[in-house]
Amino acid sequence: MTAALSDLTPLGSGKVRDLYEIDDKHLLIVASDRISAFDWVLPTPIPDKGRVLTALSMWWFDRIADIAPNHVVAVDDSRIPAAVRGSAMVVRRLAMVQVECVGRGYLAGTGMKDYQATGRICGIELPPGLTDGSKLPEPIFTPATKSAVGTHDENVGFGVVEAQVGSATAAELRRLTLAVYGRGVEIAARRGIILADTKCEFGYDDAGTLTIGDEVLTPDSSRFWPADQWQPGRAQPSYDKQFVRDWLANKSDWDRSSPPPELPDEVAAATRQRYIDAYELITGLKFADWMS
Ligand code: Q0N
Repeated sequence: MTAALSDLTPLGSGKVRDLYEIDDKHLLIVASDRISAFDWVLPTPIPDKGRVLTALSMWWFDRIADIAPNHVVAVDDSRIPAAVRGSAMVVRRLAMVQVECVGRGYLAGTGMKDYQATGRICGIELPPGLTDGSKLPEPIFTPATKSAVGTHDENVGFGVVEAQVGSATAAELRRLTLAVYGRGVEIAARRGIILADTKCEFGYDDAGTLTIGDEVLTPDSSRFWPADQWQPGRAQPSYDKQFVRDWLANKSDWDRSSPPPELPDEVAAATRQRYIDAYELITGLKFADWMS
């Protein structure tokens, strides 16, 4: 008999995912239907978002299996409560490396901010004249260290990662992150999507092997931009969240400093469809077939 989610020990929640303990060697990661925008988790869930992101992450794990092993044990397993079937993964418990490993080929987000302030990202000198959304001369590894809940990760130089995990591991993290990013870029490009950046998390398994954890190459861990709308010099439209951002940005009675309002049903429904469209475009699969 399958356990209920309430039988599992919660190990913590991120903005949009929840983590539970199954046993001393296994965890359950549940991708929720929560969505964030402008640094807030919105009060309105996006139906099926957790299932779409789990399906997409699983698809990518297969496509990067030659780059590094990952923590996934199962998505269809008696240990997964029925309520979260399709949006949850049983994973091996890893000793996590406390570094957010980001690969980026375009200027956006904190990369853009750091470049504007210093001409560098994570100590990497970039040419002058780049603008929001610019393609970088080559993809770069821009690590960040995790910070307390509610604060942002801090971009750090490669030397900080070396000091934290050792030079050999730091070099491996960079190599693996850029390999994952490169594979993502190549596959997304064939579908008309620019993968601007992606964040990976790694950990060591019981055998001491560096292993990919968390989720990979999802819209929550990456920036997906429609290639045909790419136009450096402005914020790029987000493949998945643009309806949400546009609606919130036009809500003149919301000032971004207080909790955001509920989304109208049609905005939530349109956003749900964007996640499904992204899944189907990238994978060539029908979302209706996911675990059916
Ligand atoms: C772990 N985080 C941060 C899930 C993801 N395989 C693992 N073993 C041990 N710890 C972790 C993993 C993984 N993945 C990863 N925290 C613990 C990201 N979380 C945020 C909440 O949801």
